[in-house]
Amino acid sequence: MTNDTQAPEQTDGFHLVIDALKLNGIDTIFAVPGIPITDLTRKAQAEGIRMISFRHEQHAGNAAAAAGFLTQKPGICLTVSAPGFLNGLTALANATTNCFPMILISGSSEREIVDLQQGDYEEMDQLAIAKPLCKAAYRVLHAEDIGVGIARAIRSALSGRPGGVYLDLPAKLFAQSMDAEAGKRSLIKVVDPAPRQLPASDSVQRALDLLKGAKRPLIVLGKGAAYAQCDADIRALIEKTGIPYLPMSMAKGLLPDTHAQSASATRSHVLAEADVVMLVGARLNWLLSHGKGKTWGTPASKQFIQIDISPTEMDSNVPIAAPLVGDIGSCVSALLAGLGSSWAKPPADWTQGITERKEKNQAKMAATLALNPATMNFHSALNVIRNAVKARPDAIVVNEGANTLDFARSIVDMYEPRKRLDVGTWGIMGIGMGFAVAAAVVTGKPVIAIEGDSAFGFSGMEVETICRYNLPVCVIVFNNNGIYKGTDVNPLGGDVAPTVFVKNSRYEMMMQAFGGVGVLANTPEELAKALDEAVKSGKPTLINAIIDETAGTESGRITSLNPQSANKK
Ligand code: ADP
Ligand code: TZD
Ligand code: MG
Repeated sequence: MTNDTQAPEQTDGFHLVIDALKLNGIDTIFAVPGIPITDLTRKAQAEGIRMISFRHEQHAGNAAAAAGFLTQKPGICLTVSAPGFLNGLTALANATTNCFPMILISGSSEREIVDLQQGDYEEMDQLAIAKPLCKAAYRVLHAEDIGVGIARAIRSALSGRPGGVYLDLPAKLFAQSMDAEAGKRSLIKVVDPAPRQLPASDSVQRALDLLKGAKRPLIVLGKGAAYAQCDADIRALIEKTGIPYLPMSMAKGLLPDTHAQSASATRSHVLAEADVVMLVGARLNWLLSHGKGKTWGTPASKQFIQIDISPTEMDSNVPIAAPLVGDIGSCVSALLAGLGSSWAKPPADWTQGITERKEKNQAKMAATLALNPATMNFHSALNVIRNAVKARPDAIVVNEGANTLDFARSIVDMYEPRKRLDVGTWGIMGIGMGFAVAAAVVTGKPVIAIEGDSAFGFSGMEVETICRYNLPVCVIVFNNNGIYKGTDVNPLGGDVAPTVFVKNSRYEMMMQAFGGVGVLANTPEELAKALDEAVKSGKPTLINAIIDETAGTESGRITSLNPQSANKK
């Protein structure tokens, strides 16, 4: 029954936040509940948003970042004020550094009290702290501005170079009520949140001219190319030009690593010898030795073409002869259109030389992988995973550690785009379980997390989360009793050395504690059997793979970055 005197229907801050997210296609939130967002998590779940509740905000944040990378929708992490916010902040900063779109939404305390520093519950000026660590930061004070706040956050995360955005929602906002109709009208569905950015035609021509004149061209694919989701065009560009390519870690699988034009197995040769290098969504940062030095051969021996959406990335380390600013999809299709029908493949002495070196190195690696040492080492264990991924190319590999990371990156071939998630631009430990949860949740595919025993420790408690949501995640802990190795000794006796853990730890029991499957694997056969069962069953599994504690090297492959004392003693 209705009548004219009935009060108009009301909505409130809680519902407006949920409605604004849903309106923009957000279907999942990664969170840790508590004041003032507990009811937001409950209500969001009740409204059909998938709520994935974590044990620590950093992992919820990492999950949001990985979800953003995989889906091109901003991953949402929801936390409480001050400490919860700070716990999520590392993930927000890491997402920004890696150009992954995510939004950290944190509840916050009363502005009046925070600003006068009167000691509120979980008092902190969160907006000011977040600002320098992300792409954009916003605060919403009034319910009628929630729509705008969320629209701005989504657009900031996705447009141009993707990144992390902070959205501050003070406790008082949630309870504010307003007319439901007016509330609905205040929401914004973001249209075209990541507009295409077409490259200028003269810059396309400049790049093509340079590429055409190259004697020893090389294409480097970075994770920006993986993020861009224009896989078929990237493959066409590589195959039509015949140019050898190198995938950066998270670009592996954009073309299958077994592709004839992949130069991964002879990386140092091609980087040193190429004369024209085209970077596609890859920065010339430390991971590419800043484009100079010994890695890049004779000084000034190469010219760079760089495709990137961020104009200021150009010349950040070395001169870029042909900057191609735009979104990768538009840039690659413009290049394809400009190739014409008579594009000459690179000189045969360049490509054949690469193939020969590659085959030699691959034969050497095959021999090493075939060895079956009495104690499992990185190679014999990773050979098992290499075969498992070959059999299940749709599985997502998450990877962190030092030796465990470096060896896995080169040994485990990837066959499909966006199937490898790892420590990224910072080389950060702790992404493991957050990334694994997100990968399983947003794709439904099996996840294989290859984890150094130290790396695993940063997010290990989230195995409970994996069990709680019954996710198809198989964690393989490479247990070498420590960071890099398990063999360091304290010269003074007493405490163990700082890099060494409890020997023979039973990591598999952590998964058993929450109802998952835990397996101790001492041999490649045991590892293969357990991994096969895990992938087939989809049950949460942790395999404790015992690795020779002497097998690793200090800092894995980046030993040179580790400062050494000039004083030999
Ligand atoms: P990697 O670590 O794999 O070398 P980086 O993270 O260094 O990759 O580089 C990724 C680059 O990709 C960034 O400079 C970013 O601006 C760029 N990028 C991300 N998405 C796009 C896109 N859709 N179009 C163009 N460039 C992009
Ligand atoms: N803390 C954070 C957040 N990130 C880091 N990268 C480090 C510390 C330093 N660090 C590395 O760079 S690798 C690593 C640490 C602690 C762990 C290496 O040990 P592991 O791998 O057991 O994971 P391996 O296989 O034993 O080398
Ligand atoms: Mg280790």
